[in-house]
Amino acid sequence: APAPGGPRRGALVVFEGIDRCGKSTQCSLLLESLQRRGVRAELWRFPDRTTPIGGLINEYLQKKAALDDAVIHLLFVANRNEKREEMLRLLAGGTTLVLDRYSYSGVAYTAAKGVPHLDAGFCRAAETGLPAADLVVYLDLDPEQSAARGGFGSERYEKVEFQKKVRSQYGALADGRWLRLDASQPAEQLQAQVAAAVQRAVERAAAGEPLGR
Ligand code: T5A
Ligand code: NA
Repeated sequence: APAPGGPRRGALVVFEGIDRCGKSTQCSLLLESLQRRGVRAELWRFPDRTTPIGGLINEYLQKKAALDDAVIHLLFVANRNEKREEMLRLLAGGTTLVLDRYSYSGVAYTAAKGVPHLDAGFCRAAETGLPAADLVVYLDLDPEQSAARGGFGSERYEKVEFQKKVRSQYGALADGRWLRLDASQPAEQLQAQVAAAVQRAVERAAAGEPLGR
């Protein structure tokens, strides 16, 4: 339980899904609605391409650099860990964090490659120690539909066949606590469902439910 008179912790809300499923759109709408309601909140995205490690990841995603599959995987993990302390500090201080991708992207995209020594079990273990999401919002979309959306096709993983494998990895990872939404719905309709679930997560966090790892 929070110390009497101390800050009520913020919630860690994570958005996941295949490329172009609408995560950034939902994250922005959510941040606006949280701030309108007076909930202190920040929106972050992973990979964080602004750090030196994030710069390497960016070059890989833009196909300007080739990297071994284990190396790029561990760079994504390192990119989350370099933000770990700041995440914990903000959450403990009462800020709700909205993350556009997080650990489950790390697992789903690498496991989708089918490299035997980089299976889902290995990928999950590599996330050990990072704060766990209070709520995972999974925007589920058929890759044929995401491919038809603007901008798809320029970065490394943006191929329909690969995205189908990523979607099936997400399907295997999702547990009953994820909020799984049909991402083909209009953005405003999705946001109404997101906002209701996030409100409950923010209340649970403020009531002292411990942050998982
Ligand atoms: N990755 C990431 C790993 O391999 N390992 C890791 O550990 C991590 C963290 C990062 C890449 O790196 C991989 C995964 C990715 O391949 P990214 O920068 O997160 O890439 O790229 P995307 O997921 O592709 O992000 P995008 O910004 O491109 O897509 P979003 O955020 O899902 O979608 P959004 O909101 O920008 O919308 C895309 C388009 O669809 C429209 C929008 O207007 C836009 O044109 N749209 C809708 N259209 C119809 N109905 C709706 N409901 C819509 N919502 C949005
Ligand atoms: Na992309």
